Formats: sequence, structure tokens, C-alpha cells
Amino acid sequence: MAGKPPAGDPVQDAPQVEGPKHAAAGLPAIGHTLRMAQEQMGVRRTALTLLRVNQKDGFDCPGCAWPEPEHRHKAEFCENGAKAVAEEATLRRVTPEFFAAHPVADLARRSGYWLGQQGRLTRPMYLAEGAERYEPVTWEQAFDIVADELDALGSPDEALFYTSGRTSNEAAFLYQLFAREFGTNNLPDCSNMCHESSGSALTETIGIGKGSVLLEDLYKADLIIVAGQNPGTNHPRMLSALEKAKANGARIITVNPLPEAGMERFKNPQTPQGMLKGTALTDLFLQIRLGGDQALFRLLNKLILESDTAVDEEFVREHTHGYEEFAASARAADWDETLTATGLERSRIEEALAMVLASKRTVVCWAMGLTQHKHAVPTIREVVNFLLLRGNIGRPGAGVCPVRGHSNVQGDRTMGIFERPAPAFLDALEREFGFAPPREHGLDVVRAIRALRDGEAKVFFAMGGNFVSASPDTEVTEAAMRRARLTVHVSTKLNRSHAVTGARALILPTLGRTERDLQGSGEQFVTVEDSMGMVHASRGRLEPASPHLLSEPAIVSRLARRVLGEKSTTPWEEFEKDYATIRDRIARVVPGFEDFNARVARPGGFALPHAPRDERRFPTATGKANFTAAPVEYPELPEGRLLLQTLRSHDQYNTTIYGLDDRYRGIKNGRRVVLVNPADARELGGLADGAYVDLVSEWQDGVERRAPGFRVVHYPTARGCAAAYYPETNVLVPLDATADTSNTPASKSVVVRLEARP
Ligand SMILES: Nc1nc2c(c(=O)[nH]1)N[C@H]1C(S)=C(S)[C@@H](COP(=O)(O)OP(=O)(O)OC[C@H]3O[C@@H](n4cnc5c(=O)[nH]c(N)nc54)[C@H](O)[C@@H]3O)O[C@H]1N2
Ligand SMILES: Nc1nc2c(c(=O)[nH]1)N[C@H]1C(S)=C(S)[C@@H](COP(=O)(O)OP(=O)(O)OC[C@H]3O[C@@H](n4cnc5c(=O)[nH]c(N)nc54)[C@H](O)[C@@H]3O)O[C@H]1N2
Ligand SMILES: [Mo]
Repeated sequence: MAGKPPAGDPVQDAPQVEGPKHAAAGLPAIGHTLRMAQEQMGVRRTALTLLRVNQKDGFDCPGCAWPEPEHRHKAEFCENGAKAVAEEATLRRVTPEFFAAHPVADLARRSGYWLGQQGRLTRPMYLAEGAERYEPVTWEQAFDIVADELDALGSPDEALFYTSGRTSNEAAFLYQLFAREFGTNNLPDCSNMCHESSGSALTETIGIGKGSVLLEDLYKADLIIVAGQNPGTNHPRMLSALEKAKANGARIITVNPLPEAGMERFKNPQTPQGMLKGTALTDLFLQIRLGGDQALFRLLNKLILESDTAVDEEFVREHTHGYEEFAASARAADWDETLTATGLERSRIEEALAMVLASKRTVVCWAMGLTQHKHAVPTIREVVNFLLLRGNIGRPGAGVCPVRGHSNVQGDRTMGIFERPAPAFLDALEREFGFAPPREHGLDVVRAIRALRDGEAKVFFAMGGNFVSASPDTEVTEAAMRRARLTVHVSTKLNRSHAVTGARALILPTLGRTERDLQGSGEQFVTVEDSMGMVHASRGRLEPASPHLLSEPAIVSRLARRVLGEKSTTPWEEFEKDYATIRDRIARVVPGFEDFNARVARPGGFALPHAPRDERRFPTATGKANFTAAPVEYPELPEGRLLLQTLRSHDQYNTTIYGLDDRYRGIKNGRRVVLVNPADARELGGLADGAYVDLVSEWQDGVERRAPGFRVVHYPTARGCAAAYYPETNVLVPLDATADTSNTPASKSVVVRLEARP
């Protein structure tokens, strides 16, 4: 044992290690959930609130974007969702007195966990230039301040309008409309750091950047491959769907550097049988090296090409383009190189191949393990090649399934939150609202940070999220943010982005999903789109956390009226009063939303059209599904170094830390841990379990990025691959280390060395 964690850490971070678990959910999950919820909400509110999650007359769970099954349980929520709800419906409050007692410098010293634990924001707060503390302001004053700074800009492109993925369709539609009437496409969003690589790869290959399967398809599949995803923690309700798929005969291959408990065994808390024994989910575990997936799928493609009658020739002929070039490239795949890139044994890949060839209906699910690499886009294209080869797109029980994160991140994009909008979308806006939207592409997250850093952007406005903690290269991002003239955050909870501000700053407190939204025409509901393109209503019932909150649509409407004034002929006031009028406009602008108000009134909502899924039509440039050819890539690992992935613990939601445990990985009471394979630890100078190290990232710019004081945990991760939690390790991810094409930060392959602490 060497060293200690750095002194002065305001969180009592003292990790205890018990070793990984081999099953997820079940009784411990329920007990844990209720305890956490009751701490925040009390017993009665806990019962009232949790029973409304994902019910047909209730609110959409803010936990994740996994779809709601047709037959819902009385308790259609999971541990993850319950925690998200408790976090929002908490009875704790952040008041003006709180801000008087805690100068910004003090807030900046606190951990994200501490900030979140303070409770719900209750009043608009303003930090004047040079002031030490936030002070309460009226909403009118707040909008005046934003309008002053926006008016003072040399160009609308000096403003940035960020969105996190919890914003409803209605709010998102208004927000992008406001930004574009103001004159910019600078609409970076959390998607840029998340599934952008999936969007890029899918749009190019199948013509639509969304998944092609519905829940029923999972139930009908013969084979489901879950690559780069940890549903036990991040999409727990997906485990019920996988369980059902298995009961129907599906087999499951898990591709992951970590053995994740949820994929090993699932104890369904909703059946007595499940509670006791549970279902083994994974049939074949491919413990792959970080970034080895493209090589794996490319080799599988070569092997499919070489197997008699394995290729669906009719599908390839009728529906695809680029087959010859792709096939030539795939045939060049090399066993030895693949074994190096993946760290897998040959026999395992052969087993996988046999399962692939035995399957008539295959689904591939993935999340951040595939999207956050330099070569994420070619990796996902290779997955598409893999599915196209055997006709596994646009057929029941088969398809692509990128599993989305934030509960409405997909809907926000559908509503036009995109820095590179399609011309057809802008044309439709122009027709409907009679203004000329800007046509030049705007800035994504990484480019927005550069623009702030270089003084080219001066106002940063965030609709939700925690930009400084979620973004890469924390020191660079924070310094960039501090250069802004004004930073504004529409938020429910306190977070670090409120403490690392521009010269002036505003916190605008807003309603959460769980809360009643009363406007001029009566009680309102909003709508969201889940990971599978289903749109449905969400209606909160709780009394708002404070009488001073405004809803997100109200904030945008009022801001737009104040900033745009006479220049805008859009009926912002009417939108605020009655959200049905927003939906009428969405119906006329966004394809698939025709007759929106009537269709969303039906219980369960409706499915958006998806041409490849519904009619095997591929709206790409070639009019066909595109095979693509690419050379194999995988991260290089210099001697004496490890590849670090930055991932989520069980007790966090992105930058919101619920608690200090990661139950399934057997880690308690601390987050500053780095999981290292014991054999690697031995080779790296005999790093003992329990030793403390600094993580030092090495990148081609020569800058040394350091995250101090991590406890080494010997863990059965793939060789050469380490893991540590985000956002503590974002400081290690270089701003310029991004995925080709999608520009998503490569948060899952950071080259690090471990320096023992004295
Ligand atoms: N409780 C909870 N739920 C959440 C969230 C949360 O923070 N907490 N966040 C939400 C959001 S926004 C998102 S995007 C999703 C994220 O959901 P996930 O993508 O499941 O989240 P991560 O924790 O980033 O986990 C990545 C998984 O991929 C594996 N992996 C990493 N690199 C590779 C690789 O190169 N190849 C392969 N095959 N596997 C790899 C990791 O070992 C890990 O199991 O979850 C959503 N739901
Ligand atoms: N190193 C590393 N970095 C990553 C990732 C990673 O895996 N590794 N993952 C990336 C991914 S996938 C994502 S999606 C991003 C997440 O990036 P963000 O979406 O920006 O971050 P969150 O932590 O989800 O935002 C939490 C805050 O949102 C606010 N909030 C919550 N609910 C609401 C609401 O209903 N309305 C409003 N207005 N505000 C609300 C609260 O104030 C809360 O503090 O992080 C990315 N960053
Ligand atoms: Mo995400």
C-alpha cells in the first residue's frame, strides 16, 4: 500500500472493494432504491411519485430513453429511474439564503455530489460582473440581462445554445426556433458527446440516424449482440426485454472489456421466480479490448463472405449499394491482426460466427462503448455491413439498435436541435414561420469550447445539462467558460456549471418532468420520443418545487419575445399559453408528426415512420443501403501504458452523483478508483490492489493531463484496458481527441500511465 488520496477533497472518498457481482437487480435493488428515494422525498411522496412513472397517464421517466412495453407493470420503473425521480422530486431546496451563505468560490470548491445534494433550485439567480455571490432577480430582470448581452454581440454566431437531452419536444422545438430566428445554428447538444457517431454512421448507410428496431423485434430475434453497453446500470429495463427475448429462444452475445453483472444474470424483481434464481442472459462473452470492435465485426464479415449461402444475395442485390468494394476490403481482414486488436481467442470468434450463421434474425445493440472512440464511425458502419450482409435490416426481429441515453435526446434531434440541420428542415421552418433561417452550419460541443477558448463565442446558454463537467478536457473547458461574457443555465439542480461561469451568470430554475405545468389555457403536458422512435405524452402531477419556477417552453417564449421583439411574427405568447399550439406547428414542420395532437392523445402515443424498418426503403444519396469499406483501426498502446475508458458507476446519472457506491462492480464509498487487470498491474511495477496512483494522460500535443489520487482496484477487465469513472476523469480526455466524422470525444480510449503516489 502506498500513499493516500489527496488531502482536502471535500467528498469523503474512501473506496472499499468487495469484488464484482455476477447478477443484477432483484431484492437488493428494490431496497436500495426505496431507501434513496425516501431520503429525498419522504415515504408518502415516494409512493405517489414512483407509481406514476411511465404509466399511460403519468410522466415519462427522466432516467433513460428505453421504451415502455405495451403491457406495463404496476411499477414500470427501475432502480435507475427511481433514483432520477428522487433526485428531481426531492424536498430539499436551494434558496437565496443558500447563495448568500455560499460565495461562488465556495461552490467551485465543492464536489458535484455535494452540489447536487443541496436540492432543487427555487429562484432565478444572477451573478453580476465582479460579484462574489449570486443574488435573486426577477424573471424580467433575467431576460433583460440575456437580451443585453445578445444585443451586444457582433454576430448571432457569437452565441451558443446548448441542450441536454431531457428537454421535451415542445421546449426543444421552440428553443431551436428561437436560436434560428435570432440568427444562428449554434445548437451544440449532449448528443455530440454521446450517440453522434451512431447518427453519422447510420445516416450515411441506411439514410436515417435512428435505430431500426422496436421492442417487438427484440422479442422475435434469434440472436442479440450487445456491444459496448452496460444495461444493468444504465438501461435496467432493457434487461426485462432481454429476458423475454431469451424466453422466446434468442441467444445473446456480449462484447465488452468488462464482465458486467447485468449481462451475466438478471433477477427480475417483477416475478417471484426471477427474484430467486434469475436468468443467465449472456450465452457467449467476448471480452474484447477497448476499441477492438471494428476489427471483430470486420473479421466476422469476412467469415460470412467465405461461408456458403451465408450472404442474403437477394437483399444485397435489391437493396444495397457498394457491395463489391466492401467485400474486397473485408476479405483483407486478417486473423492475427484481429486477435491483436481484440485480445480474443480464435475459438471464441469461431463460436460467435457459428451463432451468427445459425441466426435468421439478428439485432445489434450498442451504446457508448462503440461511439466514443476515434474510429467510432467506421466501427458502427462495420456493424451495419454485418447486418446488411444477411439481410438483417427491415425485417422483423432484426436490425440496428443504438440504445440512447437521455430520456429525450432522440426527440430533441428530431425537433431540430442540430448544428448541421438538413436543408429540408430549414425550408419547412421558413415556410411555416416566414423568416430566413441561417444556412451555415453551427458549432458542435467541441467546436463550441474552442470558440469560447478563442474568444469567438461570448454568450453561452444551456437548456439543461452540466456542460463544464460533461465536456472533455476539464481544465481547458473551464478556462474557456470563464472567458464568456455571459453564461446562462436553465436548470433543476445545482451543478458545477453554475460555479464556473462567464463574467456574468444566470441560473434559471425550471420545472422537472414530475411537476404539474399550469399555463394560461390550463394544465399542460409535453411529449418525448424514446430510443425506438415512439412518441408519447408526459404529464407531471407534483406541486412545483417553488412558485417561482417557469417551464422550459415558458422560458424560451418569454426570452424570444424579449430578445426578438417586433422582429418576430411568431406567436410566442400563444405557445406559452397552450402547448397544443406548438404541437400544431411541429405537425406542419417535422415529417411523421402529422395530426400530432390527436395521435399523441391516444394512450401509448405513436411510432414515427422509419423507412428502412417499415418498408425497406433507404433514403440515402444512392437510394440504397450503403455498404462501406474501411481499413481496420484500433488504438495503439505504447509500452508501459494502459488504455483508459471513462464510464459510469451504478450510483450516478452522468454528472449527477447519487451516491458513492458501484454495487455491481463491488466498489463502495468512493469514486476515485481505477480498475486494472491484475496481470497488467504486476507488469506495471507491481501495483498492489489498494495502491494510490495519479492517472496521467499522454497525447500528441505533448500536454500532460493529470487526475490525482486514484485507488488501484485489481479487476477482471481485458488486458491493457483500465476503467475509471466520468466525470472525475474528463480532465484526461484531450479536447482534440475526437472521433473522425462525428467529432465525439474519444472518452473510451485515453492512453494513460499510472504514477505511484509517494
Ligand atoms: N444509471 C444511469 N443510467 C444512464 C446514465 C447514467 O449515467 N446512469 N446515462 C445515460 C446516458 S446519457 C447514456 S449515453 C447511456 C450510457 O450507457 P452505456 O454506454 O452503457 O454507459 P457507460 O458507462 O459509458 O458504459 C459503456 C459500456 O461499454 C463498455 N465499453 C467501453 N469501451 C468499449 C469498447 O471499446 N468496446 C466494447 N465492446 N465495449 C466497451 C464498458 O465496459 C461499459 O460496459 O446511459 C444512460 N442511462
Ligand atoms: N469522459 C466522459 N465524458 C462524457 C461521457 C462519458 O462516457 N465519458 N458521456 C457523455 C454523454 S453520453 C452525455 S449524454 C453527456 C451528458 O451531458 P449533460 O446532459 O450536459 O449532463 P447531465 O449530467 O446529464 O446534466 C445534469 C444536469 O441537468 C439538469 N437537469 C436535470 N433535469 C433537467 C430538466 O428537466 N430540465 C433542465 N433544464 N435541466 C435539467 C440538472 O441541473 C443537472 O445538474 O456527457 C458526456 N460526457
Ligand atoms: Mo448520453
